[in-house]
Amino acid sequence: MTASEKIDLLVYGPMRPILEKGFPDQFVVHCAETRADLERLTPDAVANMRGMAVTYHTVAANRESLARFPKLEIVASFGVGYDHVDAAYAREHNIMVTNTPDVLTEEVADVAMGLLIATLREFVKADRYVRSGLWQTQNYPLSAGSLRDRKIGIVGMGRIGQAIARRLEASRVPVCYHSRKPAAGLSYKHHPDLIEMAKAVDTLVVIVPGGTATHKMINAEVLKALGPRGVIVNVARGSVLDEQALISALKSGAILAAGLDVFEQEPNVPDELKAMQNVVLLPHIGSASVVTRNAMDQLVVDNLKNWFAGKPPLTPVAETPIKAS
Ligand code: NAP
Ligand code: 8YV
Repeated sequence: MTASEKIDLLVYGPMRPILEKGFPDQFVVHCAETRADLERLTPDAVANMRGMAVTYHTVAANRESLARFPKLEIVASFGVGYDHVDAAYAREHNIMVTNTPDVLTEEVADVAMGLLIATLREFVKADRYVRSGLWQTQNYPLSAGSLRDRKIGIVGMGRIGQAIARRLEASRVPVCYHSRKPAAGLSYKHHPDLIEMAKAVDTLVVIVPGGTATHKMINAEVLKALGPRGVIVNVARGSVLDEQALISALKSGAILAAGLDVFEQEPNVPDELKAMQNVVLLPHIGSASVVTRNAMDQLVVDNLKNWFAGKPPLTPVAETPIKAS
């Protein structure tokens, strides 16, 4: 195979072993870890780039980045959420976009469940209590929160929302949910109105996609509707929750506690949240185990390999579906 027959691929974002070693010789793999690195690609590489793997959600595959590559055919994004990829631009320009659904569903649901229990039963605070030696003097106080007396509303009842619901059901906790349309085949009560659901429950677990449609949908009104026993767990995107409204609600006692895996300006977390004892803060680790991240990387590679072998990609996003032949 001559150099001109080879397929130029860009890994945009952090490089990892499965991406580095996963492509056969027919591919030339270029790397740009940051936006600034895009500027350092040679004009030849830019002109010939046919595929892009976007390997982290903080790398924006926006209009400006995609428009650089006139021969771009496919963007294979790492992660199920792809609010960092301009899928509308891709569709307009006949560029396929893929993501990595399903392979992370159970892992993220595990983290949501763990974060919920850690928040209600104060695991992080209790851990600090043991380490400080305070247990030597008195027992840890009873937690105000418990899974036992909770009614949980899941915001977003897709793949991960349903995996969270199954875990809650096994724990004998009543579940209902909010989404725009009822999900097929489920017996949990569907609330088309988020405020109504927030009034009917005391806990929200948020697992909708990011983007304009969900921007700050969890706002001061929703938090107020949840009430003073209210607990919020966000494993969706930081953009979905109004962080300032949350801080005010936690400070004033308008809600009880929060467990957060995602933030508005990652990796920056407001000092006010860091100072609070009634919040549990995780550094966006929903899918972050070796086994699950490897499966996600492999799906990125397989989507690109399929595409360039002339086969349909495995997991196209809704905006760029496989066209019927
Ligand atoms: P999914 O299967 O597409 O489910 C999305 C759910 O959200 C559906 O029930 C959908 O129902 C609902 N939804 C979408 N837009 C909505 C809106 N505007 N208002 C109300 N409900 C809306 O996606 P998934 O695989 O479960 O993943 C969900 C999201 O979780 C991802 O997009 C990502 O942002 C986040 N995530 C986070 C982590 C992490 O590490 N923390 C890991 C994985 C995923 P309707 O369309 O009927 O509204
Ligand atoms: C990843 C995620 O941490 O899949 C998603 O939507 O948020 C996580 O699994 C993230 O995509 C890393 O870029």
